[in-house]
Amino acid sequence: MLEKVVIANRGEIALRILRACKELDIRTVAIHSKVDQNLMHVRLADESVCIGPDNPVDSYLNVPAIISAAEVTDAVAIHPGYGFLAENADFAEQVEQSGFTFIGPSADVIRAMGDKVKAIQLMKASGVPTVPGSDGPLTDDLAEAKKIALRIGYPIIIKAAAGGGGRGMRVVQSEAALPNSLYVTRSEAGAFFGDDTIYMEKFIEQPRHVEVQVLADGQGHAIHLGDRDCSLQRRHQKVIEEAPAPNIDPEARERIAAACVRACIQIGYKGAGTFEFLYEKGEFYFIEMNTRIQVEHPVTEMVTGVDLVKEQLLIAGGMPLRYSQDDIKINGHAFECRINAEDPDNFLPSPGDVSYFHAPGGNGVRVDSHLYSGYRVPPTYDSLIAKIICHGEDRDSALARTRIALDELLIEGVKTNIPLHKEVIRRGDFKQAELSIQYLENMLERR
Ligand code: MV4
Repeated sequence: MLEKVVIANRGEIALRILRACKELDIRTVAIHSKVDQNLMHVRLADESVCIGPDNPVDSYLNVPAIISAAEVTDAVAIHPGYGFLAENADFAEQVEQSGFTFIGPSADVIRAMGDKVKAIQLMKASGVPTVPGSDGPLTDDLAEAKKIALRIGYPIIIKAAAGGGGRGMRVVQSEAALPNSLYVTRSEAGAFFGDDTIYMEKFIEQPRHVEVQVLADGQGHAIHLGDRDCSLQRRHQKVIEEAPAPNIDPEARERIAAACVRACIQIGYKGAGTFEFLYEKGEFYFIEMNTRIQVEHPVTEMVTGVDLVKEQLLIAGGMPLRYSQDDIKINGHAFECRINAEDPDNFLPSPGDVSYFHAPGGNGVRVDSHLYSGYRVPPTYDSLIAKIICHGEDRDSALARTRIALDELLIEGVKTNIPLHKEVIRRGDFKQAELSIQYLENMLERR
């Protein structure tokens, strides 16, 4: 088993990783920027190393500083969390070349999934349904692009192969707009990502965002842990997630989960991963794979009882998967509300001193947060300060517990999006699970 792990992240996920390490009797090294000296997990870790100034480029993205911290503390492995370097194949490669274990899949797999065209081709070859599209990169041949668009039918979407998470895409309604859209998307891709490879897909107009959680040991065993709906988002930032995804065709659900497991084996996947799909009219369409632990992983933990971060650590330590598919049963329903330090009216970050913090509690209520009274939310990083995760025997009871938890939650000193959560979860259409990726932005436009 791993003896000592460097936690290469901050905030709630660093604390989450620390807790899993402690459960497994793994010693911990917190690495942090200057302003993060007083983070909760830094206090609780066995050792801590300040690796640089506040600017993430100089600290949480500073590869030599992170690897040096692992060297001077005699750590054996590095957990990247999410964001920062979590899906950086070069980082994973350098970690391994320096003699440490990267807690995640191999650099090759991360690199393949980072190339969205490559990822789609691999998934297609494994029998995972994809969006009708160009089946590879678009060339500079305009006539060819027109032919593909005509075959799949407008509207279409042009995406950057190096993009993902909503960056570098453009919807095209008609052939008249195609030449300019191709040109602009390709130029932006080159400028943003240093790679001007683009591809085309049918534009799915009113989908839900449904994702499948997997675990694989890289030794030929893989399982899925069901699905999550993450449709509630604004500008590609998820706000509320739930597990399982409500109102999914049972047969489509079984098929898609089995296809994800097959794909994991096929590509030699190791660790925790997520297959992202668009779901519309009973059909799943693969769009991307995330090779990290995700922010919303707790809703899956609540309905399966599996500790995903613990499993990540065990797999990285070389253990074969402890679960078989039959061990995984979906029990009840769970919601996660992402609490951000932001102005509820204009969504601008609201850093500052948390003068008072009271966490909700009770049966089925979980709070993943690094907050404490007196903590200062720095202006430098992501505004996520807490995740309120509520489980119930069914969707309605999980939602009732979410409502009660949001009423109990008190955060003073910084503005938060708690009012937004309260507004969403009392709406009739949300209660009826009438979800789509446009839901939240439509709601905000109308109010
Ligand atoms: C799409 C799409 C519709 N059709 N692809 C946005 C983020 C990136 N992961 C892929 N995205 C989309 N790809 C096709 N063919 C709509 C989106 C999309 C979206 C997807 C998931 C969650 C929220 C979204 C918000 C806007 C657009």
